[in-house]
Amino acid sequence: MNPGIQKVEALDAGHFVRVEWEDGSESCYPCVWLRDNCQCPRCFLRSARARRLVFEDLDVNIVVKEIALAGRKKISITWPDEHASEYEAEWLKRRCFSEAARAEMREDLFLPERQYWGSDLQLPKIPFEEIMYNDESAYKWLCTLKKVGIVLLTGAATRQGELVKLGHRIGFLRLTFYGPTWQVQDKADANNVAYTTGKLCFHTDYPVLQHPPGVQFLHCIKQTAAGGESEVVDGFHVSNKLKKQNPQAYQILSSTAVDYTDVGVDYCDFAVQCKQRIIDVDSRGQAVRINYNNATRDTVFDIPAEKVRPFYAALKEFDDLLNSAEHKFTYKLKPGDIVTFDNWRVLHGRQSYHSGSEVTRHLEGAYADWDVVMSRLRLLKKRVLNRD
Ligand code: OGA
Ligand code: NM2
Ligand code: ZN
Ligand code: ZN
Repeated sequence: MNPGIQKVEALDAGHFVRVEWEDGSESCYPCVWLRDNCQCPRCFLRSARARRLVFEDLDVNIVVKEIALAGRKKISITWPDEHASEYEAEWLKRRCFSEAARAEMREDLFLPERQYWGSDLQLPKIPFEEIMYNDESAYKWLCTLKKVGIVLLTGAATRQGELVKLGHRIGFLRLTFYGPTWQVQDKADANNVAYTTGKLCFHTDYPVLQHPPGVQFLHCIKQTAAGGESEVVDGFHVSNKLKKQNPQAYQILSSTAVDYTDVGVDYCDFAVQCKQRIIDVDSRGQAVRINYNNATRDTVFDIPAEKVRPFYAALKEFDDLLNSAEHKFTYKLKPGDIVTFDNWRVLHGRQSYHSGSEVTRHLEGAYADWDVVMSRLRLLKKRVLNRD
């Protein structure tokens, strides 16, 4: 179990508290942070697990007045205004500021580990029934979705409505202008290229939204005999490859704001416009979201004329890498399959198929936000691993 506290002392003229643990390790806590995180009922609302203390009442230069160890499992601090705070050993340990402890907490909260893949992908599969009724399976599903970016759920009923059930399992689905769920099939006067029988080249869905849906579900209800195969590619893996192979192209795609447009009527009428970088990167230059749909990329392109050709050349490099045999994985959905994937990371496409008077292929689709999916994942983790 967690170690108790051996010794506490104030350091640096009372600006820090140093804790010596029974296992010989030590932690240092800044006093301003300790005062800010006082857990007493005046400073912290337990029912909301949220801070009541208002920032104006925090002295950012605060120092401890007195500090004491209460039975190895708790420390108490008295502040200059006589306010008293108590901190549990276990609570403190988890919030240690060391690089290692922070990395551990980061992993626990955000599961940042990623497994990159190419054409060698072993598509993870779990029965739909299992994730619906078994928490361990649901936990495994969401962990894999986060780590690998794609999981196939098998054996769902071959009728509409299964994704609404899946939405209830995680919390709720993301409503968009295409409705709470949407039907991918050949439609007359299609309001989206997805609703034709044409080939869809690698894309992420909905980059025209400021906050594109993080997770996508596609439930195969009916599959055509010839054509209609699915393709997926790991956009983060390919972005890393591009960065190595052509840093200039990576630089252009991760800095140029591309205009996207979507105008029409579906759930309601819409006229959506957005600027997105095709490779969105974090402060360290690592790809965190791909925003690429060639169909909704606007004719309007708000960059100086001389930058246009270099942009197309860069996009060509990226697109070629996405489509290389080494990187893409091809499969065909069967009725009852639900493919679930990270729409910020995995680009998907489909091969064309023949059109006719009858509907020969029908997928029902839906979106969820990563916030909702990660929230469910954390709750399942707590329940499965039986901790709090
Ligand atoms: C889409 C889409 C894939 C398919 O509707 O956005 O990518 O297989 N569909 O039809
Ligand atoms: N659909 C499938 O970005 C896009 O337009 C993706 C969205 C129509 C809901 C397609
Ligand atoms: Zn307090
Ligand atoms: Zn799509």
